[in-house]
Amino acid sequence: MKSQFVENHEMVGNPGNTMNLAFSKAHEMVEKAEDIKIYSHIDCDGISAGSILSSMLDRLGKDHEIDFISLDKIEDLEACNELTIFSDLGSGQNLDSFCTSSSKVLVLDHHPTVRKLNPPTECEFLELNPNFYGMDGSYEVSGGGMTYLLAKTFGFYDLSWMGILSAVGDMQNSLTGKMQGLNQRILADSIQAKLIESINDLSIYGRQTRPLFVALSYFGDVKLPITNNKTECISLLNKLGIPTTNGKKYRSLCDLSVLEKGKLFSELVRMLSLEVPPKYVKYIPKLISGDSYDFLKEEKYSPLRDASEFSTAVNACSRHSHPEIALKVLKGDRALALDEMDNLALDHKRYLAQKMDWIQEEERIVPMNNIQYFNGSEIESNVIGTIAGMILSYGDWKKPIIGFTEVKDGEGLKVSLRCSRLLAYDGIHFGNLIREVAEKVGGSGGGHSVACGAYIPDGSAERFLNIFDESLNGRL
Ligand SMILES: [Mn+2]
Repeated sequence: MKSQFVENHEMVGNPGNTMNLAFSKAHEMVEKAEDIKIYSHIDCDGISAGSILSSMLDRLGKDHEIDFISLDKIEDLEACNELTIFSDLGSGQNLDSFCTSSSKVLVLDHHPTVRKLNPPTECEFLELNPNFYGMDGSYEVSGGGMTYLLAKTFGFYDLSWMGILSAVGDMQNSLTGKMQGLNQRILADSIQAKLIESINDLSIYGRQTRPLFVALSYFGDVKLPITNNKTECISLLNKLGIPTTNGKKYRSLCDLSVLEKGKLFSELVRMLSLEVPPKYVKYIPKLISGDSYDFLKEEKYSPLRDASEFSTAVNACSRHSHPEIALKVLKGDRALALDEMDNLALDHKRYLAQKMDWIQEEERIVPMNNIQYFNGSEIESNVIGTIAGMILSYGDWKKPIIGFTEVKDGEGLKVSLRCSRLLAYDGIHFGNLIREVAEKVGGSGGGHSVACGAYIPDGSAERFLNIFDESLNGRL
């Protein structure tokens, strides 16, 4: 126990000693500055990162402003403050215009960087990025994690829970079902501060807020008899002797005993083994179990209690262009802002349901040899990925699904891909593939192995789909 305690209070151990040094420099930059501007990415990771920084600066009594932006907006910005902090973005962008004699720049990002460590610059410029120190920014630390490590140099261990929310929002645990690398250290800090409980659980979304039979019906990585069939889910639970209600209230996954979870796990393994090709069988346990995180200060059954559900609520705010509401909730507002957040989540759900109907009315999913796609012309570009993820369980789970639509207030097409995690476990990184294919048609893209996207020029969808489909010949 003792050695664990010591380890948790080191900020980052080997190989991070030089990274520790960089965090001390960042600490100094913040300490000296009086007028600070934060630009953070407009997604769950970025909003959590911004919230950690803003909470930290409040406590330090530093004046600051915060804006949540998408990556393409950076080139239109100008330096107007003594210190500009970029979080969860900046590493992939040219920031020269922010570097003036009167303006300092601090970047806290985890995306691949376009610069070398300590490049010669016109101004005081510090970029903190795990990729400089031999760590993998996709799985070992998120943007919010990087901002937490800075807050930690001021002793604010209690902000650690937002570092875990960031990691979950950024899908950093998607390949192993666990926190790795620096994320694990951040988790240890929040467990020690009694803010989080880490629970090895069935990885079924909606642990706190969805009735279990509903949560099960959304199982979509493989098409099972229970997928999109609530009646089948109820009879499955009956068969296993797992009550669906507790008095008048429907039971959620969080209400199940360890024994009940064990029964359900075994049954899901059995059902999946019947359904998946032999090469995927070894991935089944990983597909249906993993670590979940409860925020202990939040009420049981609240959408903020489970990290994964909380990240959905934050995303609903950002997708409806109200990141400031999520920011208030993250910083502690549990009154007005939480109501607004609930309303946005409801609007979001309604919008998604309507678009799901629209796709299904006309059977808009078109199969190709290795992929399937839909033209989401009626769907806003910032939710095309969410819809692709939801519609996957209605198509052929063995093929990735690609949705495309026109970019809102801009030019070109937004393309989103989602696929069963089994495809990614088997070694295909669709984020890298979509980047390559997008570049071939004059666009750009990237992302995670199971969830990624691209922007491509108008009129290039057909070529994009053909190249993508061909590139998968013999690989699925
Ligand atoms: Mn991120």
